Amino acid sequence: MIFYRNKCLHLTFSLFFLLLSSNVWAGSNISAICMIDMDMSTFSYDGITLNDVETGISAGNGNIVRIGILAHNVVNLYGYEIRLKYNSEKLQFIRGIEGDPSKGLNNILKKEDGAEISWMPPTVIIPGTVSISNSLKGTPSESIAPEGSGILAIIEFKLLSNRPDNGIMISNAQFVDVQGAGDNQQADNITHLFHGMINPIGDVDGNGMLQLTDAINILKILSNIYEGNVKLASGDIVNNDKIDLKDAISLIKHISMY
Ligand SMILES: [Ca+2]
Ligand SMILES: [Ca+2]
Ligand SMILES: [Ca+2]
Repeated sequence: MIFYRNKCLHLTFSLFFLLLSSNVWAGSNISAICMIDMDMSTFSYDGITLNDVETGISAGNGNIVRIGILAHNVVNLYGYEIRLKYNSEKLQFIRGIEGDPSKGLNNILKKEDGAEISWMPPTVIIPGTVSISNSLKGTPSESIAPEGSGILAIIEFKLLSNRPDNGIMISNAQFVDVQGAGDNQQADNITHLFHGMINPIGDVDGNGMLQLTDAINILKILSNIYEGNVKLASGDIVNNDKIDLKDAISLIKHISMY
């Protein structure tokens, strides 16, 4: 009798979980990654390694920053929708493009021969939120849907301030594979996300703050004893295309004022 009741309970639970799981979509892109590359001068997006993806860059008021929105580990990708969040008092959205073929930066959905896309130019939907959306044209087909890594979009922002804490976040990323495409579209909600940060010029160590250690690091660079990787833009405060003593002095003056 107990066995029978347990069996009934087991059946009820099984049915319950079956119903529950039928409402939860898990497509082939559940373990894909969506990330922001803050420095598009370093790339080889066909086989993305973490060395190609910088999560921070140094820039100052008035500069234009061009960032890459990238996908990694995708399977039979048919389309995607992404939302970026940023502080509209510190950044102004300029434009978004699907890729930049003149620089060898092609959209991931154009990886296979003959692939055509339905690219929607990214727009600001509310202040501080940009929406990106793209998909393959026509009937979903595995032969044309790409695998691996590539560019989802290239976005340009203009800096409106020199203030720190200037981040760009992927607030939502949904990838649709060939199976999930169609009238009842089913998307994978991407949870592996790399966000981006714009650091103030002078932030040599890239910790988001201008501190005396950054000035000391400039002096170390000049003495060839700095051990980290330094990009010119992060230390060239007095803008003359080199890191020199003027930059260290300017930074010390700036720090002593605040
Ligand atoms: Ca890069
Ligand atoms: Ca710093
Ligand atoms: Ca300089």
